[in-house]
Amino acid sequence: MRTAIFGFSGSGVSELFAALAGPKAAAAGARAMSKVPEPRLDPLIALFTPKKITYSEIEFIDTPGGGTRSGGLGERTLVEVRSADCLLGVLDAFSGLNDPAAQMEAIETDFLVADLAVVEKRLERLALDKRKNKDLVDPEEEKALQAVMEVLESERPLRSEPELAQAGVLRGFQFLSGKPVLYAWNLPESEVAGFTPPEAPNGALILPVAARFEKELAELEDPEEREMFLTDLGISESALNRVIRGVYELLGLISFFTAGDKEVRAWPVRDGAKAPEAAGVIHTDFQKGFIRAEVLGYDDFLKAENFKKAKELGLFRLEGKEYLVKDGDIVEFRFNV
Ligand SMILES: Nc1nc2c(ncn2[C@@H]2O[C@H](COP(=O)(O)OP(=O)(O)OP(=O)(O)O)[C@@H](O)[C@H]2O)c(=O)[nH]1
Ligand SMILES: [Mg+2]
Repeated sequence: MRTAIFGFSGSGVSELFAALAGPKAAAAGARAMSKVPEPRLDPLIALFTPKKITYSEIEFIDTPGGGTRSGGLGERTLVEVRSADCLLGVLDAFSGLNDPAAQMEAIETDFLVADLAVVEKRLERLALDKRKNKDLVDPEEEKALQAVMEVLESERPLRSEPELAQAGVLRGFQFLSGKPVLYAWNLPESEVAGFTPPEAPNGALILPVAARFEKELAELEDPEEREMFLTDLGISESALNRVIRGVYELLGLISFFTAGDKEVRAWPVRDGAKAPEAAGVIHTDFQKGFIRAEVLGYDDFLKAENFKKAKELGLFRLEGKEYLVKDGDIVEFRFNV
């Protein structure tokens, strides 16, 4: 799960990266792994006092600020973000020198133009190949590319057609307008709480943040002190929590847990995944040799308070390969190797 942070130079890209990654990680380079906050693990940790506690992680990348004379982000930024799974665009709403809505629009246009160029080039190539030898061309790819072309020509990002955006034959193209995108509306800290975001373009998410302020907060050692500063400004949650929630929402991810004396751990999985796919997140062997999943729903766990009581109450369920994993499920997989 790689999220690239990008934007026009001076909009607060590196400040937001530092806020999300923390001061140590930010000083170490342009890439950082951040733990996905998961307070639902706390009662499991209290129950097992495990040797190891593992949270899911998201990788954040700080990309160099963009900006060209013609008003676009520029090729360098677009190349940097192309391999990311999720994009986090930072918009300058703090300096009074820029119009954040205009920046957002410029970014959206950049994505469309870049994607159109890729599609056109590839379709030309396919047309040439076809003249040489019909068998060189995968008709499915050609059809998908033509569909992409239609979407882009109607000035809609590819992400407005989720099924097409996720088509296997298109994966290699890494279309920018097909990626999930969050926009961080980077405001002075006094304006974050009262801010009403404008309408987001086609399935994007807009989050008000105060990058510089949150970066300074991240430098405080004491979590209670951090909390206090946020509360004072009427901000209910840190930028890190809100960004991560947005990334999970846009990528369609949920969490399931494994718990025992050795390790208590959170795992990310696609919402809509069946039990064997979730097993495969842990290990491909678990997926291949999947037999059953023993599942305790999170609310049932809270009700029972411990596993022994949950068993007595018959709250553990044996589920097969068609079971749809739910957010918060506590799971133990049975498998053959
Ligand atoms: N007041 C205020 N200043 C900010 C904020 N975010 C960034 N700045 C200032 O704007 C300048 C640029 O911020 P950076 O985050 O380093 O810039 P960038 O977006 O990474 O752009 P590049 O320098 O091109 O990589 C710095 O002087 C920051 O202190 C903010 O939220 N509030
Ligand atoms: Mg920077």
